[in-house]
Amino acid sequence: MAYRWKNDLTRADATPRALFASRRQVLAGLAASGFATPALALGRSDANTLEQIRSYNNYYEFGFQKEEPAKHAGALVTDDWRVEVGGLVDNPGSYTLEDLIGGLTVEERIYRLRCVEAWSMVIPWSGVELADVLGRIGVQDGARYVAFETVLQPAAMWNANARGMDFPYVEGLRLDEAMHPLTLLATGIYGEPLANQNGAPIRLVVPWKYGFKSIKSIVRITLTAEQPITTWTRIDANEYGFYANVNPQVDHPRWSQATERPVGVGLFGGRRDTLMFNGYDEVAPLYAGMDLRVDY
Ligand SMILES: Nc1nc2c(c(=O)[nH]1)N[C@H]1C(S)=C(S)[C@@H](COP(=O)(O)O)O[C@H]1N2
Ligand SMILES: [Mo]
Repeated sequence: MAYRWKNDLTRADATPRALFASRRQVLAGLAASGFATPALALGRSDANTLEQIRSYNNYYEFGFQKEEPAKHAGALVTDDWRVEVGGLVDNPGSYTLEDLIGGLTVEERIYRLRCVEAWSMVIPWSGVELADVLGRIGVQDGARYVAFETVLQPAAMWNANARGMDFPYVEGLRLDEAMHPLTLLATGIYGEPLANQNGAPIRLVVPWKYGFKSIKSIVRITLTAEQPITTWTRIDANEYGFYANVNPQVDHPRWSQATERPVGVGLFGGRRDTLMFNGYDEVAPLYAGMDLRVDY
């Protein structure tokens, strides 16, 4: 049974109060109806292997080549991890991982990851819904966006001074996107803790958006009134938009987004058609009234 979230969760201008109230309604409905699965139902048998997921990565702080993060990310220090929570929140502070997500429901979610470079993988994440974390930190009235920042460890991140990029890597979501039940803070893959190259110890996963939105190794979460700056819009806003929803009808200026290459299907696997919102149709109401050619 596929769920549909048609309610105030999908209103871009909704206040934090309204978003949390409608979320409670939805959760009550789900409890009554039994269970729910995303519109795009994938199983572990559809997923890439752990070996593939850990060896073909984008984590530019560790190099631009796909095999470089696996080679170099071992140097990342993830002990005693802290996430600084601030901005328009009731409970700002320096959170341990236990403070941030301890006691929340950890779920396995098998999502397709569609990179803006036109390849894709299927990854069995484990993680918590970002909305649960936002509930814990207390979103204040006036907050409309969530900004995220990746750790910066120059000793380990040999490529963090790469020309044309400006680290730490930063990303952001509109509050209703952040509150959507598909949006995860992931801590594992195939039930194992995240490998450093996949964004240990905690990273964002937003399956209907291009992969660059799913920021790794998060050390800062800030609730803001204004749309935050993001690494890729700063590099080239004409090529990489803030929304970055997967959209086969809006091409990247330098290549088509109509199809994608599934990683690891072998020589004869061929390309597949890219789906609107990467197949996660239930998010469409988030963008009602928006022109996704303008807000790409
Ligand atoms: N900090 C940081 N986060 C990042 C990136 C990065 O370079 N640095 N790359 C992004 C891109 S372009 C993609 S496609 C995904 C890849 O995630 P994976 O390597 O775990 O498959 O991570 C995203 N998160
Ligand atoms: Mo990507």
